[in-house]
Amino acid sequence: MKRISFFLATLFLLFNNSLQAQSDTSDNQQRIQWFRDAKFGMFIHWGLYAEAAGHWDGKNYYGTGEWLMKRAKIKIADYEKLAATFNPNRFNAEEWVQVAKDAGMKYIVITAKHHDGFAMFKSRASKFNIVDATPFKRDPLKELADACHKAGIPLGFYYSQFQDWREPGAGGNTWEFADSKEPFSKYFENKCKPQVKELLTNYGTLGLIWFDTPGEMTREQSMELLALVRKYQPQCLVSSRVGNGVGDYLDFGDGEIPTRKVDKAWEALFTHNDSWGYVDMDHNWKSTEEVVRMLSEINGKGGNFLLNVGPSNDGTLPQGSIGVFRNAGKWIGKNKDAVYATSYSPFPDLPWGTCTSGPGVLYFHVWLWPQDSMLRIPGIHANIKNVSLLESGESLSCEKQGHDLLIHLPVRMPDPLNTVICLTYDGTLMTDSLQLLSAAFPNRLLTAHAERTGKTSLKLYNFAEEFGDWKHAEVLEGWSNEADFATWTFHVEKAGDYRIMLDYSYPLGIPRREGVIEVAGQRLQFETLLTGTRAQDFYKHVIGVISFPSPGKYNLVIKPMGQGDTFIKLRDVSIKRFY
Ligand code: JFZ
Repeated sequence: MKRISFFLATLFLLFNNSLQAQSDTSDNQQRIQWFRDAKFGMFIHWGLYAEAAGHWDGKNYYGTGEWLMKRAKIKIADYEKLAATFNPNRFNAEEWVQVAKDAGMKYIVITAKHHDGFAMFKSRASKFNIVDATPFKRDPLKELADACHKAGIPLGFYYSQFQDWREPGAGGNTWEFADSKEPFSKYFENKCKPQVKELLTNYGTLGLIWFDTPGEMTREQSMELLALVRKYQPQCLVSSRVGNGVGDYLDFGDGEIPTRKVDKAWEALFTHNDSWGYVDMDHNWKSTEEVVRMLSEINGKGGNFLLNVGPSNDGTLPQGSIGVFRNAGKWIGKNKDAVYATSYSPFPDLPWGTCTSGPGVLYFHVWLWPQDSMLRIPGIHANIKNVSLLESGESLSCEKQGHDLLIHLPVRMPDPLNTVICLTYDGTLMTDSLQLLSAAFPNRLLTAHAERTGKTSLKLYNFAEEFGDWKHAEVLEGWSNEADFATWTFHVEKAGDYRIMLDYSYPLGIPRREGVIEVAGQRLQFETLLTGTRAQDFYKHVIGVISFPSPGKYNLVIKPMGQGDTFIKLRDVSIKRFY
């Protein structure tokens, strides 16, 4: 257990990925435009770890596959032996690019060198590369670059700039190089920078370099890498994981979608199953429905969705990914206008789905179809020209109800994956900032949207279930007595009874506390239930039922009662109509 937490602690050190806002100069804006418009990209984690596929020395390693060398503490001399048999001769760059195109993905990012130090390209700076060290002898990045150029798809290279488990001066290898006195600069000058230069000069025009896990890199070193990219390819973008707030756009944590509006261009990254690199035991694919909805959720927050696939050691993409990617592409093909070159939603969280926007147009992405066939658009003020189903073009009638707009839908949901409704308008659009508390659908009050009073604070926790399959929880914490509380303000659509559920962590061993929810002049008291002690241990506690006497604006307050050192780590508040 101790070993594991030490391991996780070192992981967090390596992911020192602080994001500083940078103002976009016009140079940056022009450079970044293709990226802003792309909205959907393919991430590919491919390396020697695909040859091991999650197995080493008779043991199976669940969790993320590209970390196998570190997880199994494999000696460099043993890991190298994977290269002797690595022969992915079914690799066909054009087929991969075709899958990306079919999926509607507008850029591709592939691992050129991951933390294991193995170059998936011909390198003069290190013999440990796919051309010189394997029977395959081909340079797949060259073939992929050619196929991407032919197809007009921007290509990016992932390069692990700080961690390199083969190099004593670099970061990460604690099992063979714990006592190494070698300076980082040796690796940085002799391998990292020369290889980045090779990538920038031997593969034609690149869309971006995706640096990762900056670890202990100094700001000067991050700036040096940026300068190198600017020197050889002034148009090439750099990911924020180059470190120290440097970079052209923001990458969030793996599997993380931000809860607030982000002003810079940004990307959310997820892998299609639970591992980035190929693991033959991992069949936990996200469905087409999940992929399509994640795409629109991310687009509705103004970001790009970079979705990863891990090709196997024969050079092919897993069938589980190909099928879902192509099906997602079919949905995108029918709903292109609502995806590419769109901007974020002007509404607070919507109970039935999300929204993307363009000049004079809103796209409502409906995931939950209302039983009464009336879609409520909360707080919208605009000179509406037309409302229609995007795919068929069929016009829909609508009516104003107070500040809301009610759109009359067909009885049956035309596309169960995500049906898009298109609204065009003239002039300026204004929207209310209050969240709508829907009577038809379950509602979530996000911790990030609460007003915090006293010592109440908001914190993002990251945790992995297996290894490297990062999950995130943004929680309210730090509160200990009645002066510390959280308040949500929302607009109730219909009078009636509603049930409230809290999702929180309150680890065994802490004395139990009482808390109270105050809303609409009513109080719901509760005693904290106990959860496990791991970061991911949460409990969904159904607290009780309250009633809203009339539609309108309400506050909901949650606070601890009495005195104590600590209170719940609150992840989520759900409110659902109660019949
Ligand atoms: C990194 C890599 O270590 C991993 O192997 C994979 O390539 C992934 C895409 O990126 O893992 C990270 C990096 C940053 C965070 C989490 C995992 N983070 O900031 O939360």
